[in-house]
Amino acid sequence: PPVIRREDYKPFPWLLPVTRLNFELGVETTRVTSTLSVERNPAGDASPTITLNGDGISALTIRIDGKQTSEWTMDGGNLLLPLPGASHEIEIVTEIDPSANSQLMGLYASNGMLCTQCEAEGFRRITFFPDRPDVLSTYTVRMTGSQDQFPVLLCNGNKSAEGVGENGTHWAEWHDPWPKPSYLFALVAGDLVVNRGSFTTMSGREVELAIYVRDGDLDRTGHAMASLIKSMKWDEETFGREYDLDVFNIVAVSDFNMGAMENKGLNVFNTKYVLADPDTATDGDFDGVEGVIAHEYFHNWSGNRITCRDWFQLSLKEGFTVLRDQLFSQDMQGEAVKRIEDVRILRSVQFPEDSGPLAHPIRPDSFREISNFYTSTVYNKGAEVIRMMRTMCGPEAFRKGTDLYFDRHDGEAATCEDFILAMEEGAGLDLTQFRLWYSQAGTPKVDIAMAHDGDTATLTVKQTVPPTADLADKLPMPIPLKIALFNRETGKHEGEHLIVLNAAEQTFEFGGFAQPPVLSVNRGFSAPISIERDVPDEDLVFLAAKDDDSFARYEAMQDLIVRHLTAASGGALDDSAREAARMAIAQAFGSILSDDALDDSMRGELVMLPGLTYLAEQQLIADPAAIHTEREGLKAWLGARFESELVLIHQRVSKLPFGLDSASRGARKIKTQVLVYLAAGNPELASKMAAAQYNAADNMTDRQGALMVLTGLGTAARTDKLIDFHRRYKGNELVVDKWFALQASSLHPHAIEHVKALAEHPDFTMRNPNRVRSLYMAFAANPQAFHAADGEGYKIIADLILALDPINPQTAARFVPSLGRWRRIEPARAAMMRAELERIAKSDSLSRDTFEQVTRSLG
Ligand code: B3K
Ligand code: ZN
Repeated sequence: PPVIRREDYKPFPWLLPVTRLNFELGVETTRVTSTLSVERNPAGDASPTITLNGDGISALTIRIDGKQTSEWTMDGGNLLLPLPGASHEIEIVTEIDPSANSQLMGLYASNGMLCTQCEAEGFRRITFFPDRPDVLSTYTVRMTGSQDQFPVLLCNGNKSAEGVGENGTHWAEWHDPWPKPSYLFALVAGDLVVNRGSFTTMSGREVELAIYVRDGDLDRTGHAMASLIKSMKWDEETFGREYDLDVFNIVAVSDFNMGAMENKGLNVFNTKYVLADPDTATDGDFDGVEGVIAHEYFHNWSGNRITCRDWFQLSLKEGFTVLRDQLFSQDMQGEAVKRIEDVRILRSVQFPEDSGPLAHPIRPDSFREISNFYTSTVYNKGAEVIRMMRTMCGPEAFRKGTDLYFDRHDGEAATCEDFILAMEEGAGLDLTQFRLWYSQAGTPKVDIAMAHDGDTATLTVKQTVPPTADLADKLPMPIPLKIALFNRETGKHEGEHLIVLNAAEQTFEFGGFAQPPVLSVNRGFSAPISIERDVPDEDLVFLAAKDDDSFARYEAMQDLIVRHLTAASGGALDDSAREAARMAIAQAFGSILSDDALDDSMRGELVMLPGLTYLAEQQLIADPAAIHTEREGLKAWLGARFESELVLIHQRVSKLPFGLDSASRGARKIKTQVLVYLAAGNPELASKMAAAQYNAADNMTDRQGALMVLTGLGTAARTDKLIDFHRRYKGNELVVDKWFALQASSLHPHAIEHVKALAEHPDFTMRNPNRVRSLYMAFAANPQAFHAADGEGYKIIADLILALDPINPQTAARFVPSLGRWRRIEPARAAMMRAELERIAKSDSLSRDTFEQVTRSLG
C-alpha cells in the first residue's frame, strides 16, 4: 500500500455543490443512486477526468448529464470519468450487501438494523465519491424500505418529507442545509424506540432531541439525555457555540468499532456510551457516557462547522474537541479528580506510544492507513498541546482566540496552522516556537535541579526531546511549567509561578528563602512532559501530605512510589533500602488515609498505585515480571500494615446510602480501593469483605468492584459470584462484556487458561468489537498474564490479530501496539514478542491497517 504524505496535498479539481442520494434499503441488498452536480474548482488543476473513490463496490450504471456512458475506467477501487466541460451532472448506481459488511465501515447491518460509519474513508464503500474531508457538499437523501423492518428512517439534517409506498414500504427524505464532507454522512434504518427531549438555544430556537435505542433499553437513556442537554448549555456558556439544526438525533448501536461518531445532526454511538443505570453501569461508565456525549456534541462546531482540510489535520478537530470535553467534565464532576484521570490515561497510553515504534507528531507527516492514526497522540496529546496555549494566555484570552477561529473558518476545511494563527491573533500569543509541538514527536524530558544559597533558590532546568523513528535531532520546545516553592516550616507558599522554558538549559532564581524551599512542579500537569529531579523522599512525603494543588499532591505520591518500584524492580535495592523506601511511602499513605479534609474521591486517587505500563515506561528496558512482583509486594505490605485503618474506612463508607452525589461516589471509589489493598495483604479477610460487598450491592460500582477483587483470588467465593453475576445479567450485552473483561484482566494465576476457555464460551463472538475488546484488550493490558514467561500471552494476541484481521481489520490493528513494545522489554520476552510480530507479517493477506502497524513495529 502506498504512503500518503502531508506535503503532497492538492485541492480537489472539482467542486460538488449538491449531492442527492437515493437508498432502496435491504439488509442483503441496498441499491444506492447518487446524483452529483460537479463544477470545476478554480483553485484546482484542469484535469479532464474526475477521480471518484470507491472501495469494494462496482457501478451498475453511470450517466453523465442524463446519458448513460461506458467511457470510464477503474484505478484500483477508484472510478475515473472523463468530463469535458466546466460543469456536469453525474448519476451512479451501486448495490451493496450490508449483511456481509463485517468491517463495520460504510453501510452495515447490526441486529437487523442498518447503520453507517463513514469516518475516515467509509463513504467510498457506499458509493463512488471524492471521499476526502475538503470536498463539502449539501446533501438531500431519500430512503425507501420495508415499513415493518425499518419503521424508523433517519439521516443528517432535518426531515423534509415522508410517505407510504407500495408493497409495505415507506420513505423519508432528509435535507442537511450545512455543506459537509462525506465522512459526516450517516443513515440509520431500523426498529427502534425513542427517548425524546428538547432544548431551547440561547437565541431562543427550539431543538428536538431524540435518543434511539433497541426495545428494552429505553429506561437506560436518561443519563445520556441529561448529559446532552448539559453539553448544549455548556458550549453556549463556555465557547459561545449554539446548535444549528431543528433536530439532534442519537442512535445507539451494539456493533461499533469505536466510541461514537459525530455525523451532522445524527450521532451514532456505541451502546456503551449511551446506556446507563445504577444497576448495570459503574460510576466510571456514567462519566464515560457524559464525556462521549459531550465530545460528539462539541464536534458540531469543532469538526463539523469547521472540518479538516486533510486527515493529517485530524488533531485540529480531535485534540481541540478532547480538550473541550475534558473542560466540560471538569466543570461537571470537579476539576481535581478529572485532571488526575486524564493524566493517568495520557501517561499509560500516550507516553508509551510516543516512546515506541509507532510514535508520531500530533500532526503526522505520512500514513498508509488513516484509521491507524486515531491515536492517543492525536487525541490526548493534541488536547494537552491546546491546553498549554490556554495555560499560557489564560481562559479569557483563550476564548478570544477560539472565537476568532470559529468566526474566521466557519464553513471551511481548515488546517492546524489556521488554528494556530487564530490563536496568535485572537489570544495574543506568539506561537512561533510553539509550533514545534505539532511537528516533533516524543515526550520531552525535563531535568530539574534546585540549589540554595543565602536566601535565593535557583532552579536549573534542562530539556531534551528524545529521538523517534521519524526524526533524530529535535529542537527545544516552549514548556509552560506551573511551580510553587513551599516553606518547610509553615507548609505554605507565597503564590504560584508560571515559567515558560524555551531553551535546552535555563536557570530561574527565587529570592526570600532563608531555608531551602520544597519545590512543587508541573502543577495541574501544566505540560505533557516527564520530569526527572533529584529530590529527597522527605520532600515528596511533605508534598503528598500538604500540597494545595491536588494534581501535585497526587504526583508526589506517585513519584515516591514510582522511584521506589523502579529501583527495586531494577534490582538496585537491598532489604534495608527497600524497607526504608517503604517506610517513606507508608508515612505518606498514612497521612492520606487519615486526612479528614480530603474527600474520599480524592483519597481514592491518591492511594492508587501507578500502573504497570507507566512503571515500565520509566525504564529503558523493563522486566514486567520484576515490576509486577515489586508492585504486588508493596501493595501487600501496605495492605497488611494499614489493615485496621482500611477496614475502618470500609465500614465508615459502607454506611452511606446509594446516590449519584460526589460524597457517595467517593465512598464507592475508596471502598473498592480498600479491598484491593486488603486482597494483597490479607486475602482471607478481603474475600469475606468482597463477598459481603457483592451481596449488599445495590449498584454496579460496588458489585463490579467486589467481583474484580474476588476474581483475582483463589477462594470459593470467586466461582460463586462469577456464576451469580453471569446469571443475573444474562442477555445484557454490556454487562456480559464486564464479566469477560474482569476475568481477562484478573490477577488470578490462571488468567491465561481462563481467557482460552472464555474464547470458547457461547457468549463470545469475533463479530462484535465490544466483546472482542472485553476479552482481549483486557487481557493485553493484564501485565502478569500477557507477559507470561513462556510467551503464551503474546501468542494469544498474535493468533487473535490473524483471526480478526480478515473480519475487522480496524479492530485487529488496534492490538498490534501491545506486541510492538518489544524493544523496551527484557531480551527473552522481547525475542518472543518480535517473533509473534514476524509470524503475523508472514501472512500474505494482511489488511492495510494491520500491515502498516506490524511493519512499523518491526522496523
Ligand atoms: N470522529 C470519530 C472517530 C472516527 C474513527 C474512525 N476510525 C469519533 C470521535 O472522535 O469523536
Ligand atoms: Zn472526536
